[in-house]
Amino acid sequence: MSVRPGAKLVTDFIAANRVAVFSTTTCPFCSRAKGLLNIIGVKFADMSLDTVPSDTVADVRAEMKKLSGQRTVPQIFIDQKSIGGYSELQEANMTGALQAILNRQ
Ligand SMILES: N[C@@H](CCC(=O)N[C@@H](CS)C(=O)NCC(=O)O)C(=O)O
Repeated sequence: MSVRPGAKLVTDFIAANRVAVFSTTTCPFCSRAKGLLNIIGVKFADMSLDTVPSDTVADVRAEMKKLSGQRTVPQIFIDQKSIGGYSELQEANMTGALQAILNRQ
């Protein structure tokens, strides 16, 4: 079976970027997540789903759901592992789990 283009877009993006964020431009939780990453000085790559071709975006969303179990945005991946969305990012930042993950090498 051939790899679906949307699935490859997701897996290539999270493989190429240690901290990878999937977002949409109008999503308040996405702005909060990216704002938090900026405030704490974490560099990240952002893929806005608004820039994904319309015939591919359903595939992208399906792949994100497969990898994270979530269908909402934002979705944050670190080292190709799902961290969750904004709530989970904020929680991980408060507990120190985020820093522990980022300090890992
Ligand atoms: N608990 C999630 C909430 C994210 C959320 O509700 N995102 C909205 C956009 S801002 C969404 O994806 N809504 C579409 C849906 O629920 O299917 C988080 O903290 O990231």
